[in-house]
Amino acid sequence: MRQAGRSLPEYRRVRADVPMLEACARPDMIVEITMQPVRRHDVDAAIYFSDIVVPLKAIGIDLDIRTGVGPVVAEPIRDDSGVKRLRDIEPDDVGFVSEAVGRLVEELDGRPLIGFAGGPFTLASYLIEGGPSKNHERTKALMYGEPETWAELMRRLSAITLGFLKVQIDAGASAVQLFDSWAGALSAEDYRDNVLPYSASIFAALADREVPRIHFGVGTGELLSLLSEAGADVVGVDWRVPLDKAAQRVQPGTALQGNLDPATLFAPWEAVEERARSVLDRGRAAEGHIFNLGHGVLPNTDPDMLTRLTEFVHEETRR
Ligand code: 1CP
Repeated sequence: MRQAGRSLPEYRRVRADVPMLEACARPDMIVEITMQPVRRHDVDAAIYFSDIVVPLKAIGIDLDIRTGVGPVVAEPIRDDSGVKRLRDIEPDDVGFVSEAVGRLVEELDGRPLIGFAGGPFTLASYLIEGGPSKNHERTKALMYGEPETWAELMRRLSAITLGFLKVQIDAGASAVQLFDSWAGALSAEDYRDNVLPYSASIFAALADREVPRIHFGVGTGELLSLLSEAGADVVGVDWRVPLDKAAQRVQPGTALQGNLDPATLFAPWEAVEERARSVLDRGRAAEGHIFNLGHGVLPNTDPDMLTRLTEFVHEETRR
């Protein structure tokens, strides 16, 4: 349900006069927007409404989320002095998160709430590039050219991410997802040497919390075994690799999440059904499968398609 809200008229209504980052800091808005897809589609879990840049904003990084663009950072981080601007997050920095999670857990009445944070490479990319990037060239330039600065950046981002996930777990989130969405831009070797150790440290630090840990990236076909090595209980897969193949690439005992192509939802229902059935069939090869899209809901998706898809998956899995 990543960015599911964008496709819903009721989301656009409540967001009409409220900028994205303000909505992410107001418990009343967070609760309402988180509940909208649950009410409308009857999905099995809710994903906490926020964005991966919210903890960065909370520690004082000057950034905004622009409509139609995404996160934009006022002063991109490109050297040691920039990295030093990243301080640890304290629960008091994000009191609105604890409050909203607590209220949601009550309202969800047993339905799980998935908390989340951005993965270290993805956060680094927004901070270094200053906004969305196709090639991540400045990010790679820093990674290759200034390895010590890169390592310190990764250490600080991992600490922030871990702190932010702990706040959500302490407030009652029943699972957490690490979105390292753009990790697929890296070669396996670069990922293993420059990112994996930091994601692994985050998952290891959460191992005793008894909440399932999900690890997601886009275009990660070649990285699935490394993503899984980082230690999550569940690995998210986009639509490029069928789940039966993905199951062979992850560590034994790892469940999969995914992986219907979000663009499928623009095709006639018969085509959606056929592909959703194939995802369910292939998912049986995995040691546990959470049905989901392979990436976020596209903004122009017909919400009725999502409702119908959810109904279909419920019927099939009950059968
Ligand atoms: O369904 C939900 O609303 C869940 C909440 C959620 C999540 C899990 C939002 C709200 N953002 C995210 C995570 C997020 N944000 C990721 C990781 C997941 C993914 O890969 O999609 C990433 C990469 C971002 C960064 C981001 N924020 C983008 C992508 C820009 C790019 O680089 O291409 C965008 C467009 C946003 C804005 C945003 N975040 C969320 C919403 C609902 C929106 C749209 C804001 C609006 O209404 O204008």
